Amino acid sequence: TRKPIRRALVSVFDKTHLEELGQALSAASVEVFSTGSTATRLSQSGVKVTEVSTLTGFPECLDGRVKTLHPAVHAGILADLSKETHREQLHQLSLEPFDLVVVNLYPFVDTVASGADFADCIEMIDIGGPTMIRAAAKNNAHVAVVTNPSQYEEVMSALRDGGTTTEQRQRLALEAFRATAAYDVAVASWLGEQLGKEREWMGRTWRESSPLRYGENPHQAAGLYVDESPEAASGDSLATATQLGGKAMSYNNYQDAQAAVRAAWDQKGPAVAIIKHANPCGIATAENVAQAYAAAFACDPLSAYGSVVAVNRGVDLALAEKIVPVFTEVVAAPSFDDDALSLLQEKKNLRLLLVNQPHQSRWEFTEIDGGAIAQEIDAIDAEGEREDGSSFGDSPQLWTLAAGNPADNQTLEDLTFAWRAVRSVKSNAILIAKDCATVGVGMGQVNRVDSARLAVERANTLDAGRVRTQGAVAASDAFFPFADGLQVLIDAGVSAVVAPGGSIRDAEVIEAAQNAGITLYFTGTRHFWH
Ligand code: 93A
Repeated sequence: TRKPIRRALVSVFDKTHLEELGQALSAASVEVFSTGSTATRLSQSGVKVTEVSTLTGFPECLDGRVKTLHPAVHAGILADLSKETHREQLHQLSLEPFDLVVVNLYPFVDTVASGADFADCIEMIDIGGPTMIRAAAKNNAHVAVVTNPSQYEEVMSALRDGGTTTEQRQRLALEAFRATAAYDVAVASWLGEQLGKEREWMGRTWRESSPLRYGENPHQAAGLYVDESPEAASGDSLATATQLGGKAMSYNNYQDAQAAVRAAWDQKGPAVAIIKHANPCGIATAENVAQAYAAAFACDPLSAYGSVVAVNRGVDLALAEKIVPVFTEVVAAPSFDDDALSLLQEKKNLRLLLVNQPHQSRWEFTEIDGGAIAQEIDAIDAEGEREDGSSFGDSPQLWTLAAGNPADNQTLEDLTFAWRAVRSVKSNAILIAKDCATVGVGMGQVNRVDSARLAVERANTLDAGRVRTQGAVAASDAFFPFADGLQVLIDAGVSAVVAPGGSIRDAEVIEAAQNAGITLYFTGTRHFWH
């Protein structure tokens, strides 16, 4: 069914094709109300039009800043005509509803681009226009809203067809909200730039917080930006972290700290992550953070030199004493005990950051040539549903036992640790763990067999000939496409493995596990990280 157009409100800055629209409205006997120069232009082309000021009984004032901001206008746009009470109130107020609102806004962006001064740009911030557009878009059940001359054709054909359809009004409302949203972003972006170094990008507001000495390499300029959008992190986020000591953070320090904080907070118990080049030298959980650090450090003492450490609990003296002898770039933690802080601050170059649990902003962006790709941020505790309605996910209760016996409690705890930790290893990732600590990490290889080999080799050579992989567990960030990667782990003596599953050769992978008598769990979820 179509909603007839009987009364229209027209207030446009851009008067392109206004005459044609006005004449079409007239021809269809639509009653037209308009603001100042829109009314003048319509009258000149022979369209019968009533000034909004006649409707409101109130003159346009303050140099036009207040023209349509009046209940007589907005009640006519916003009345929900399906409600008896709304119809009655309009009647009591001697008002009538609008069926069509045609508004386009002061050209704010063009004014800024023309190099106009601050006051002139401010004057070009349209207030009444967006208010009418948003009101009409909200009340799309009854009102059609048009914000661009390119949509006039559609209105004219609706006039010929006897009105607008619900679907049409909803689509116009969507276009209208998009238009006012973009308008506000343009205003905020301009004002932010005027006030300081603030940029609107991808619907978020970024404030340049401090320039960084250089980027990944000394010839690259760089800066730190803080996300100032309403949905952004508050409190001790990495970008806003209070620094309690040490040199200024570098670009690479931030990259590694980001990876470290994520790895530490992915674990539930007291955890420490030691990171270099955004990959773990070691991750561990234990009864306390000092023990967790010792276990994480033991994974790869060689690589821990010059690393970034993150802790998901406060740093106490016992932990500080373990960190001090090791050359460390950054320690990030939610708090530092006084005695621990004094000790760590003696190391003049050691950067100490107050960082809390990372806030999951919903989207992340990676620039590509000429644009950007965006995605929802990966999080641990991902879940999904199979076609048969059953669930799968990161939590061990949702895993499927694909081969072998169910793991005992200790093994399941190690597998859970390994699965949560492998998310912090760059793909292809294989992580071998024992007693809730990594013992071997294979990262960043272009095939999974090499990642498995690397994990085994690093586990066993880094500990002076001790076979640390015997009886350990392993996690793989994505499925084994063939049995060969798993076989490397089996040959190294691993007793249980957790992987997403889902390869077309799962049967071969399962068979290899069965033949070796190891336990194999499938999570159904994958955690690539590049
Ligand atoms: O200055 S405003 O923010 N105050 C208002 O009440 C108001 N009502 C409509 N700008 C307002 N408008 C805008 O005036 C419309 O968005 C449109 O761009 C323009 C049309 O004015 P005129 O018909 O006088 O050219």
